[in-house]
Amino acid sequence: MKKKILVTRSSMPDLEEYIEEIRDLWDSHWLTNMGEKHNVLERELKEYLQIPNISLFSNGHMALELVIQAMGFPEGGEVITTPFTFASTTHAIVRNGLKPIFCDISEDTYTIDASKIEELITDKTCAIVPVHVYGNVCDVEKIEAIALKNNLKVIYDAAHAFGISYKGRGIGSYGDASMFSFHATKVYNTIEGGAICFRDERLGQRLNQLKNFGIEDEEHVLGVGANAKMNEFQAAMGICNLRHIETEILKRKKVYERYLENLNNVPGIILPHHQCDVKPNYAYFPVLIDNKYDINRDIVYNRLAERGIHARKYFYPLTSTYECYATNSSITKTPIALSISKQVLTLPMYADLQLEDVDIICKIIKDGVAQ
Ligand code: T4K
Repeated sequence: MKKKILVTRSSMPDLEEYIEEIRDLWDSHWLTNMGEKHNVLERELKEYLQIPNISLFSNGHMALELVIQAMGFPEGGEVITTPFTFASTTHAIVRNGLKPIFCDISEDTYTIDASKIEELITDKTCAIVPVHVYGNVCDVEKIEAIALKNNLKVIYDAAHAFGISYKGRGIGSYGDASMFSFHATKVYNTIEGGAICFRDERLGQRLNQLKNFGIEDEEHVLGVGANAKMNEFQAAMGICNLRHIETEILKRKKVYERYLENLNNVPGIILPHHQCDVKPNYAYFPVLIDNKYDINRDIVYNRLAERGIHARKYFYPLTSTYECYATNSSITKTPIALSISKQVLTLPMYADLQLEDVDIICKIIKDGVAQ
């Protein structure tokens, strides 16, 4: 059978290590609802991520949706965000009764172009939801200054940014809140899972209620909550994976550097941009296939797929072009995002990807470009 290489592959601890971690659940019978492992993981993540406060969730999407709800924005409020992201970011805004206002992105980092935010602010704007897409850090300083000046909240979608620091500070400490995803496909996983890091402790109380049906205590329900708690099996996976995170990131670095060596100076291939002051996590390896050359992104995607290599077009199409948002947005206002979404290909990237496989992937790409 032809070897298949997928865009990513979950990092997992040794089976014995996980079994050891979950063994005591058979004594306690306490499987969810903020159990002991959940609390241990919260403490450990707070330290690792260098953040003041954290609340764990069943997945990243519910974390984002509920932190937006927790902010209590008025119905119909506007949220400035990026269309170059996974469906979750836009859905989390809209499912809160808010309107996404799509801002274009920067050509270098593919994150929201902070110089274009202010022109989109109206008297209905209540928040900015930028995304550290691929683990590229947004212009956090400029965004903070805009938010302060205009009295807006900033909630980062940091789904891709686990373990990243900027200017020596954990990335989750910027803005009013940040959401990390711990999905199986991420640098760090709890099978499914997510977290909100936040500045104001009062937000924590609200988040803890919202993820548990709005329950304050046995006789009081304070709000229209959901169920988005992280269970003990997820937390146990998180505890195990956190022990190995630095090794995993180092292995990813090697893969990342091998791609750079192979694809450097290949005409038509635009490589990820290096960011100063950032400790990266090597979450993704996105390249742009510049359509000035005879080859386009879809041809490269198909050539790789024919050889069992499944790259992905993250993030094509733009969320603003989804049918469900067709009447709610204007893609003509984000020409850079539109152009990048048509050129981008995220190549396989995970800690255990063999360097020889990276060479094979790059050869297919180079041969295609040379034709
Ligand atoms: N915001 C942003 C910017 C995001 O990217 C995401 C999620 C979210 C918010 C929401 O966070 P979560 O609620 O998911 O925590 C995947 C992931 O499901 C999704 O988490 C992720 N972003 C998105 C970028 O990628 P798909 O539909 O592409 O996944 P799928 O099932 O095609 O898997 C991709 C590859 O991953 C597979 O080919 C093989 C590998 N894989 C997958 C699974 C499910 C594994 O190795 N193990 C696995 O268990 O969305």
